Amino acid sequence: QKITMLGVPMDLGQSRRGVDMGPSAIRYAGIVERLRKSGYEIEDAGNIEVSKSPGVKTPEEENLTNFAEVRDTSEKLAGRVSNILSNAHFPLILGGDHSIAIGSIAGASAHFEKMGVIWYDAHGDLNTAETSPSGNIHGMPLAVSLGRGHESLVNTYKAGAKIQPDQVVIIGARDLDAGEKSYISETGMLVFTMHEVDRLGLAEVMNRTIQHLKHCDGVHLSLDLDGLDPHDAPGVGTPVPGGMSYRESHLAMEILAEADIITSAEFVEVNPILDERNKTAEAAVALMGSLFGEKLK
Ligand code: DIR
Ligand code: MN
Ligand code: MN
Ligand code: MN
Repeated sequence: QKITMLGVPMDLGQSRRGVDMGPSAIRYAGIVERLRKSGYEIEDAGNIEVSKSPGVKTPEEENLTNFAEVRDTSEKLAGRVSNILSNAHFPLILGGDHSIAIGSIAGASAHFEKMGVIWYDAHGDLNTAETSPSGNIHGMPLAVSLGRGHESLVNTYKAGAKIQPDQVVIIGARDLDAGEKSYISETGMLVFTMHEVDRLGLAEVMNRTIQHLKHCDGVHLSLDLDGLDPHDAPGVGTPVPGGMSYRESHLAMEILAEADIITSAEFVEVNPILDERNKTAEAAVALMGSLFGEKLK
């Protein structure tokens, strides 16, 4: 299968500048060469434009920072992701902050009856303007995809919710806000916090994840590099100690490759300004190698 790679230099979904350079850092770390070596045809479609919007902005009190820019970029990205899938290519999206998942999921889900989502992250990204402690939209994309939040975000590309709670698995959570915890317990959504990762081991967590998404006809992987421990991925805006290691994350990608269930993927929150010698982008590239079936022997 052919891969089409698309960068989204978005940094307006959170408050630390530099994550807009994530796509460049990932390219510099050699993603194209790496996947070609594994025998893939990969085309680099470049970056989509993220611009300051001339549109009407929501007032500050609505707690949605850079709302208009995030909404416009989501709409644009959704269209591009959908086109990539229409051409029967695999969309590989490079972030940018996690707000871009609103667009990726909207575009990808249009191609499936029931698309699963694996959310590999220290956070739940299940906030709405009402529950968000920060007003940063990168803490909201999973909620938006589930149909919760500002209606112009929810209605990206197609009206309404793109996925239901039983189509989601969160892995690696260790910093959930109060509103996110209530939503998780109300819906019974499957969440493997670091407690479960430690107890079960990541291999078992991945097996249960795959089992849980068996009723889905496609699966989008949304991997926030802050899901990894900050020792292994220091170049992120909101690091949380006690995360999954580089090796555990590789195992997770290898198990997904074996199961052959992933139909689109994004790697987000790589911030080269906060990084140590591009370590986080290099980790992202190595994980993509494993996700696409690179073999150790
Ligand atoms: C926090 C941070 N829960 C917020 N979220 C992050 O602002 O809503 N998500 N960093 O990955
Ligand atoms: Mn083609
Ligand atoms: Mn995130
Ligand atoms: Mn996160």
